Amino acid sequence: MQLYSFFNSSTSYRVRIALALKGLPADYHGVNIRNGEHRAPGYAALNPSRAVPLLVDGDFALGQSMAILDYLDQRHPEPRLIPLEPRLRARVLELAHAIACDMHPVNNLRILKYLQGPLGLSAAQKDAWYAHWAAEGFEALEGLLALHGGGGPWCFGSQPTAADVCLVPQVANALRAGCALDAYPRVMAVRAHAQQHPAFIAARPQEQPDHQP
Ligand SMILES: N[C@@H](CCC(=O)N[C@@H](CS)C(=O)NCC(=O)O)C(=O)O
Repeated sequence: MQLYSFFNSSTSYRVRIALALKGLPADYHGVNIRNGEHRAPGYAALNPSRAVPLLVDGDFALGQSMAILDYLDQRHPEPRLIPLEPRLRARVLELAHAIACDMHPVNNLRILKYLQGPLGLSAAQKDAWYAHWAAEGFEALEGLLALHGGGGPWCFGSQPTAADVCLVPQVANALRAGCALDAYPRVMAVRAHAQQHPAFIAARPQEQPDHQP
């Protein structure tokens, strides 16, 4: 398989964790989204969404990190990231989607660039936007873990799932943006646990071939 990824991209980070958890090798292709490489015609022809990640499996190219997680689960079921048991599956997807559908899109690079470019917001206003939506999102995650989390060490029990695969990169994004996350102890406990796991370590931005300080 081939993975098109950017070291600091949290959606790429999700797929890197998934591949590592499943022990699946993939050739790494760095796509520098800071320099706009994801919008170049060659890459856009592969991925019309003009975003990372993109997974290529033989003649099958797939964007959208959540679709990739599901594809990997279907092709390589163990360890399963999206459980089969209906209620656990729903819980995992509830939290994963709170991140993938509610949190990530509003603070994505192209949104922040549009705020500062065409809409003319200052850097401070853009940062306030980021912090506001991050706080809303993490409050929801903390509440979900308090209601349904079951005490750890992962979001939903003793095995990592798609919920953890989404949570850890979203925390990394928020910390990089300077957000204070002390108010979310359950979120941070899951993240602390994940930081000891080899698959989560291997997937970190600083371990990637395109990493820049
Ligand atoms: N929903 C998509 C989002 C993909 C996405 O937007 N990725 C970001 C990096 S985390 C990106 O490529 N951003 C480029 C941009 O905003 O222009 C997914 O989960 O794969």
